[in-house]
Amino acid sequence: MPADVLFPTDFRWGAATAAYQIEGAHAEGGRGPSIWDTFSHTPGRTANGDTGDVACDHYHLYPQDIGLMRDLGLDSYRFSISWPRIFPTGSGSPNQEGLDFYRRLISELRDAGIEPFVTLYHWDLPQALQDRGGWANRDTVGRFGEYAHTLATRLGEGVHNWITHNEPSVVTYLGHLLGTHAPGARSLRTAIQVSHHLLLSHAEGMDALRAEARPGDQVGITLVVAPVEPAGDSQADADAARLWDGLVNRWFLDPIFHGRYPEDMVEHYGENGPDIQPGDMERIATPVDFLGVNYYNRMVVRHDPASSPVQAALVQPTGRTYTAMGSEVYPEGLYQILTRVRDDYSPGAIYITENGAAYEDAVVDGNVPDQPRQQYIHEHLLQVHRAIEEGVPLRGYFVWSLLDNFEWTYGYGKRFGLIYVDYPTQQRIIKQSGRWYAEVTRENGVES
Ligand code: IFM
Repeated sequence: MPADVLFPTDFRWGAATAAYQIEGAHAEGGRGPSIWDTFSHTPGRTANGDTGDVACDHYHLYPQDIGLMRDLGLDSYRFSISWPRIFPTGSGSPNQEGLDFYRRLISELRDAGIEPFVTLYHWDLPQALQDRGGWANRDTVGRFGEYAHTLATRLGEGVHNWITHNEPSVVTYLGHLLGTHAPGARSLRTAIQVSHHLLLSHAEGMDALRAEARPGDQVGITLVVAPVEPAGDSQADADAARLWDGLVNRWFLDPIFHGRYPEDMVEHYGENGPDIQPGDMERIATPVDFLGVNYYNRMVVRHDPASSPVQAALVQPTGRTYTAMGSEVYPEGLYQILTRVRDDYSPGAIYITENGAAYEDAVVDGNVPDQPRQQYIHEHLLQVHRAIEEGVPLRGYFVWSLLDNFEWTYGYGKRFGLIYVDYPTQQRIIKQSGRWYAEVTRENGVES
């Protein structure tokens, strides 16, 4: 059936990846180690001891991967730059080989008619900066500014869409409170200070990028957001849901759009709150050109006095469908969070910079029949369209992910790609969902 739910003619269709998850070539081209090299090489940190050493070998296979993007009909591709490829020791002179890799990638994307959306920080801090305190050290904000300035001057000619950070909440909580992501810290005080420095570096990065911007260039930030609901009717569950919402959504949205941290959370954190210097909040609230929204699932929470830091725990509602990551499939949550972000924060433009699902894929007679993923994306696109119809300024949609890749602590066991990767041979197979997405991009719409 032809598509009957059509998107605006200038709507962008893309897919997303991140450097450490796909590039491999961890010790090539002058790249220095990142905190994820250190973390993944530490026994017990990732499933099977998997690392990003080789990943999808995209560093070498990128021309082939651009060909696959063309097969999918993508007009946009979101990827991240590996900071330690550009600054192997965190500071000093940039590494020309690293810059050359991205210049080639960007130029070949443009030749293929694919617009690059470039993320500066998708979690791979140079280890050398971690050795000096990492994001807990305010000095890292300045290093990020230098990095952004280098990218703007050396790569800016071919890049018109920049994203400073990907999901600073994950860096904050998984990286510095729970310790399940690099660098593996476990301190609320540190985590909250890190969140402030991440936001400040976003402002610093925007300034650096804008200083070199060409007319029409856009700079934004990507947050992972979710509607949060109480599991039951009790006041305790309602309070837990409000604090959880403060933790994952408002702690990042409020400073960027309103120039302040949410009062209830500041009160809740008490002496664990961030050290803020005069002028910080004004800088963090420098207007963005767009907000990147990553959406995977809603969050249902109950009061749990034993859970830190907000006495709330996630529950999995019964009778629902779940992905291989244990995420509830809840497409209407995307509509809910988009309309809420529009109402509460009024961003001028929004891109869905990630949305997708992991399933247990298998190759059957040379094909990968991943109907659940196709359905997941289809249902979410219908909600995106619903939001557009109601005036949410949505400009594009990026599937997570282009390729199966290194899913952080889950290693290679979780597959999110539109394209299957057979890791031992590095063979790529476009999945059923990828072939279907090619129809979506061609028709600029989906069936109702
Ligand atoms: O793989 C990650 C990505 O790096 C950030 N957003 C969520 C994805 C799926 O878990």
